[in-house]
Amino acid sequence: MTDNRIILHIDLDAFYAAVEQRSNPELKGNPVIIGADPKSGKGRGVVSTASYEAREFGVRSAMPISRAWKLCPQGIYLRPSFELYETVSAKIMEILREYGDKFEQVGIDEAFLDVSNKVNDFDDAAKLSNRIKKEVFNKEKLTCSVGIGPNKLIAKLASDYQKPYGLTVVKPEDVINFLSPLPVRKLIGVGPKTEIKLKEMGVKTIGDLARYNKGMLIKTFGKWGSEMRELSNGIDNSEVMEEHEIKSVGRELTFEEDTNDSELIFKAIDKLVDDFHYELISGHIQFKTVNIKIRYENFETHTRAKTLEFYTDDKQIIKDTAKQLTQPFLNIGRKIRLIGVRVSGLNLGEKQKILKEFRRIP
Ligand code: TTP
Ligand code: MG
Repeated sequence: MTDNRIILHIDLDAFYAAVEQRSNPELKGNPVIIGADPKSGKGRGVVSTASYEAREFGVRSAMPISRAWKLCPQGIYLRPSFELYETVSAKIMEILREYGDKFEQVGIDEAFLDVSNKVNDFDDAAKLSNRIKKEVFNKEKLTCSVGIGPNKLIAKLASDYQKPYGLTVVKPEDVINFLSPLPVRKLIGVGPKTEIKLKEMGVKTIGDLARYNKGMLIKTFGKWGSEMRELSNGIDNSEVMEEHEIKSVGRELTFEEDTNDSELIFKAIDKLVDDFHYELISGHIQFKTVNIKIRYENFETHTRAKTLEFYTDDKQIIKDTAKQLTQPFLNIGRKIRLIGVRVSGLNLGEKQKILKEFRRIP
């Protein structure tokens, strides 16, 4: 049944930064920036997240840390403590899962709940959401924002609509008005490339997309064109899934200095693989495809993948394949800024539980 559903999306506010502020009261009320070492503005790598106080200076997730430093030199800069965040996340997810008939964790700090059979209507769902917000705050001293909608797409956009500590209810009859003015980029799956293409076609808002000629969209984007068009009309039949499958596991890193030293690059590959391989073993996960990502000093980015003929969890195979895929990008007189290694085409073991998101290294 996908009709008449009531779905909640819960997302913690400034999660990493809020956990740090909770641990150290001196950080409360101050601009806190979690990410790479800023090194007085010379640091490389990116911002993981920023407290709402830091966002007032324009600091945002994924921004180069050097830019954050320019915008907010008085900020308090901290390296992330992933294990702490994961422990806190697990406690919060335990609270949340009790509230829904179906529960799906989608990232370290967000989850969907299907509450269709728990509440009578959207007003009732709003009351339930306030209870959730209060329980999370009372037990974990962290704030979250909740979005309520007739499907996952709308619920997720709604939780993002008023932050922090917000609650946004979008009833089925309000879906189109809610979506229309939002930028297309907000739609799941619309990344920078699709956004640019759509802009060239004069499509800026979700409303523009909903009105755009369907045939033209299919001609330009293929199947994705018609899917996008459905989403833009607020249609999303995907279920809240108890077991969330991850699609890939991996890591990436930005070098301290851009480099064309093959030995250094290969060492980095070894380190990245050593770093994530335990996730495969502990999660009983095998893979079939090895992916690499290379970013040159001018930010030009390339990806390559190789699919094996068998599933494996062998560490050496990841390292060897990643190096083989990287080789053509080396010794061509260009310096590399970032390298990433990932495995995909996963075969999840039976014991596989809800899986952690692809963890980003700042
Ligand atoms: P988000 O929920 O996207 O961000 P947030 O919780 O910090 O802030 P908001 O109030 O807007 O929800 O991501 C959750 C955590 O994931 C975030 O605290 C840090 C991490 N993260 C990164 O490491 N890199 C990123 O680019 C993003 C977006 C998040
Ligand atoms: Mg969040």
